[in-house]
Amino acid sequence: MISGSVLNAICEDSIKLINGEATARITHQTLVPKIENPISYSEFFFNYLLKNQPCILTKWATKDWPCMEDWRLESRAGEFVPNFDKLVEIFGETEVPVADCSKKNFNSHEKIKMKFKDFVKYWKSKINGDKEERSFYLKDWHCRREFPSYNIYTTPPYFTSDWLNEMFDKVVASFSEDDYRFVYMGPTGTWTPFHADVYRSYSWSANICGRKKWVMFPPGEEEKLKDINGHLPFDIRDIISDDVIKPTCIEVEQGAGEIIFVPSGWHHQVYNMEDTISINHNWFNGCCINLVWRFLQSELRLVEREIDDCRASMEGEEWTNHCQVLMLCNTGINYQRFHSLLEHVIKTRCDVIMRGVTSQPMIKRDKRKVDYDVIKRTCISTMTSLKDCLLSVEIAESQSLADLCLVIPTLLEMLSHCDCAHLLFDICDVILAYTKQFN
Ligand SMILES: O=C(O)CCC(=O)C(=O)O
Ligand SMILES: [Fe+2]
Repeated sequence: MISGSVLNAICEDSIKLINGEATARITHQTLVPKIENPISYSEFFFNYLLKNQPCILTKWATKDWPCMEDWRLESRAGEFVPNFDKLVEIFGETEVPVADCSKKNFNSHEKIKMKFKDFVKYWKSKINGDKEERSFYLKDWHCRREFPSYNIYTTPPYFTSDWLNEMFDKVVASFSEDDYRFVYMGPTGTWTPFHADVYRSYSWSANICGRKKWVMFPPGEEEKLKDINGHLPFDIRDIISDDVIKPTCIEVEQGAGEIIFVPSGWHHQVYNMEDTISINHNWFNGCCINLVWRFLQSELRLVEREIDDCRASMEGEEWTNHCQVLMLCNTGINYQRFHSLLEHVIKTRCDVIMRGVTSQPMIKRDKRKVDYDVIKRTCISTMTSLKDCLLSVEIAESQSLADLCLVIPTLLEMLSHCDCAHLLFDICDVILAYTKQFN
């Protein structure tokens, strides 16, 4: 359920204060839909994932997470604050990645490593008003990977169809050294520079305690913020220009217990308005795979342009391979890895469909409260986007993928005529990554 007429309520304000500083020439739309009660997976799928629109799930979405008990305390004023003693007891000796928000290093903040207990010592001194030039922000910490037996939180069902982390969990060696599940902890005033998320993935970010301000730009609007050299700003607060073209952005505050959904390709800048702890995942699936693929193509074009002067001295295949190696260094992924990701996704899903066709017992329709038509549309939409992605010329290089590609129309055809409950469930259980929805 979406509160009020929030979707349409847009407030324009061309000069807005962000942390007390003027950001000119940006049009702010201040409201993002707030989802105040659980909605069905299909509602989320069609209204937010497929439409690539942001939203906020309110406190109900995190109320059962163990970290809500462990990591925060309620102050006398009824606000939630970090439970430093407990956190140090659990993580004190762990080395954590920390950014210094007062120092710029190329396109991000300078990063160091320190013991968790030292970070907390710094944080407490900051709260006590010690004058500090440094502005430490613990971020991009793979806490869950480092503490796998600690039950910290449960990924909400809307975000569990996650091809990116599935690759890490199941095929790690050939794909990625790390997962994309993080913890952030930062004092008031820490912030994250202007960016879009890795590979144009989605992100979701949950505040355990504290408050964040998000300034988000729909895809394409960031173009209007580029300087004459085509570079994006590091900090949008620096942009005071008289340009006629004003980008539109959405500004939203996220409170304790709330989860924000950041769509694919939306550039954003984020501020901690209070002492804040958050958990976030980057992920993608069939709803945005085309945007990921388009991004990878543009990354390759960049590499090709960078080393264009070497082109004449290389054989065709040598050139192609060289570009792919460089792309892997620059972007952290190349076509080969993307192929193996798609191959894994398609193979596992196809296996399920094939198994479903031949498997026997029918699950009784009413036993699990699921909307069959929605499931079917979900499967078809996922398969279709995969097919479109695979049918693009460059990716069809791989024979095994080309073969899979040929199978997809048949699968789609089968699905569109399919009325077998067990088959739909099987497919969905995989495509929706065994969401709690079906329990
Ligand atoms: O919380 C932050 O500081 C940044 C988080 C972010 O950029 C994201 O979740 O995509
Ligand atoms: Fe981000």
